[in-house]
Amino acid sequence: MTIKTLLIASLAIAGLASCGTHGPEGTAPKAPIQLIPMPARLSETSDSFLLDKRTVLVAATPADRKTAELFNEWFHSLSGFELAIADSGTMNAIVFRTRPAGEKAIAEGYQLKSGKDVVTIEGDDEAGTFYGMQTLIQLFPLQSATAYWLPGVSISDQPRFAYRGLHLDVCRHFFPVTFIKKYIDLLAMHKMNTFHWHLTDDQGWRIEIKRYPRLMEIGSRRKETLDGRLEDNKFDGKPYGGFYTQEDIQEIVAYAAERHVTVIPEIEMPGHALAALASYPYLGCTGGPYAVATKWGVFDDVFCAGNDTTFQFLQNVLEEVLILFPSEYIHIGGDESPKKRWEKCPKCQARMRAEGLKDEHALQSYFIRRMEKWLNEKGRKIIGWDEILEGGLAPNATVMSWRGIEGGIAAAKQHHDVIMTPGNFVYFDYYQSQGKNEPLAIGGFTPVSKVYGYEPVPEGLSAKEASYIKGAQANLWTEYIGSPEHAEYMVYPRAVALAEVLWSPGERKDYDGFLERLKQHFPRLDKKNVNYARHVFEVRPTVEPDGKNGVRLRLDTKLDGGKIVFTTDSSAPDAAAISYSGPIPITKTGTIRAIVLQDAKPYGNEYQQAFVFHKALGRPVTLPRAPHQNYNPGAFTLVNGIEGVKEFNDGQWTGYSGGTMEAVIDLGDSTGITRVGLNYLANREQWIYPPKEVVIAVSADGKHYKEVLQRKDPGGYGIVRLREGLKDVKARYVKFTLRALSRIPEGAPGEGEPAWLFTDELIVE
Ligand code: TNX
Repeated sequence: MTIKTLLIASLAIAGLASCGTHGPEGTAPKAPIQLIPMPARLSETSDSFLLDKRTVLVAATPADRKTAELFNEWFHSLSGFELAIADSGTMNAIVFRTRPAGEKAIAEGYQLKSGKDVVTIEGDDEAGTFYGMQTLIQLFPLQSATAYWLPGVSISDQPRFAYRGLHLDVCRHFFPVTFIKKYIDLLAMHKMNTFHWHLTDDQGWRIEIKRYPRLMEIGSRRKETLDGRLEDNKFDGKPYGGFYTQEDIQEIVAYAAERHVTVIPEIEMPGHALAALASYPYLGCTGGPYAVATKWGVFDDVFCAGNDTTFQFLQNVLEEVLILFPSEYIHIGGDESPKKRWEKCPKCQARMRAEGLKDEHALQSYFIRRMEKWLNEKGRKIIGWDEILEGGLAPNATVMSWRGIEGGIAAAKQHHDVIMTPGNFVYFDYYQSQGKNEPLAIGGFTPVSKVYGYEPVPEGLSAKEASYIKGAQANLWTEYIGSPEHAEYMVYPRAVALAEVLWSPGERKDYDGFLERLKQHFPRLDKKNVNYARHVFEVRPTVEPDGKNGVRLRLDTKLDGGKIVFTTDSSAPDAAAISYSGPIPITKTGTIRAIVLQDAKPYGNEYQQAFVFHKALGRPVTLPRAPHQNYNPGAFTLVNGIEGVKEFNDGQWTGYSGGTMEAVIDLGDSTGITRVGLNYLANREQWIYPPKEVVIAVSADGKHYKEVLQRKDPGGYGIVRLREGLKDVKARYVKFTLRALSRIPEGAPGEGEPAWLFTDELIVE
């Protein structure tokens, strides 16, 4: 008998044996169907399946049995009891069955059917069966019971993208093995399949390499760590370190494999290498001394590309890495590698001459190609950050596009595989809320809605080119993230949104529907003790013109049964504060604070917003020249009473790159004006400069203007509030003209480029 006929025969016998033992059993809990990620095809049937203590898990192969065991583990944590696992059975059974290889299959696809007698999960491959099991888990209500009703469903599902990744930087901060496992478990729960493990960087070498013990003795430790923002330059004075032993790594890789997660290790080269250089100074161009970095950034000292010992070292390191990681892909970094040392290094210059390399970019390309060739010979492929495009792409490399989407487009056009990881959409070290209580983050603003709205396939690619976009990945760089709790807060629920982007068909995307399902999903994360962020159900503010002569603040929450309370006198809102019942008119300068209450208890973070009251609030503004597309939040933000933050990531700043900004406000009627002004931002490092000239003029008819303020080079740093008192002025129109600095001065960052001009509010009092 073949294995297949044997299987069919045993299924039939077991079916007869258990016939008739399955019947309804009082009331058992049943959950609404709220699946994340949304399956490709789902239909409900009128059947239900009653799971009780006699229900059997059926799995005939070792892989399916593993999946059944993982299900059982989860089920035990829910109900307190386990189900029997058998080779066969068709009544009162949950069958896990991977179709034999060779049958027509869609990678990672599965079908799940639940009926009166049996639940069947049929995977197109082993991963598919595992994903079917993950879907099954989501059909359960989250209560402990002795029996459960499962809804009748017919699901046919498969991922939209083959690569669905999440990254973790364990160099800037180290995370324990237990946390790494939890990270992987959560990934798999959301049908993600790749864990990109960033193991080496300037601030720490975190993987045990037996041949090079100084990597652990020296490279894995740093003297102290930056405390707070980079510009404050304060340090905590505490030695910091940690690394994973090879046993730890084997344990993690095996744990991931059981959950159909591939672990891709990243060994950074030629930059982000200070920890390695500190351990073995002969690997650098100058020979050191070097120290493991204690702050963040991009450092000039990188691996020497002229020295053959560097390549020998990296190959020896990778020899050990390849034994630990079966992944087809090895990430070799390649990002942010300054060329300064190479320009001055005799060995690097000699290498350039010998190899006929025209510049240091070509030398970087040589470096990566040489490592690629070696790895290809070992049967592996490389992935690198998009800088590996510079100076020519290595022949078989996959590109991770992080500095926007351009690198991804360029690589796809060259017919190279691409993983999209654009900063603005999937950097989970960015802020996710503009709330005042957020923990310090690197910058940016990437709320859940933005992640959910992300489309991985860039526009303008042909179908053939688009097929090189293998998927996307979110990155968690941990400069400002020192604990597992904080890491979870940054990743969840944004990773849930990304999981749906990568798994579900594009046309099934629906943000409101996603939020509805997320309500059921949060308790699932609670059960796994995940410290997820709750912003999506906190107070959602909208500041809008009131249609008459001012602005109003509308508040709402998506939290079921959530009640909003607020104060207007800067006091902390509590159950005794004013109940929100409709838009709040802004009638004075001050701060509004609000919070959602759930069962009279505060839910999530508070909302806090300062408003500047003035006469131009909510008035029509015309901007003859459109702002730069990246800083064009709409003319209303110039008169909404809200000042921007100095990080300029809050959508309050209107920006121009060079040239002149003109804005005309229509006050509606002839109005007495006692003061005019505006705010601008100055931040040389970010190429943002004060205007060269500010002119404010008033008019009764919008045609003939009279200047009331003219200021050349008003200067200043940070947020500058320019104001001018006026006497006996009455006007209907106020015109603001701001001329940007046309060229950034020599020696300053961005020298020779046009300066940015940023303003957040135009003020008429
Ligand atoms: C850039 S993304 C880096 C990292 C930083 C990150 C902070 C990339 C390839 N390099 O070294 O941690 O920005 O967001």
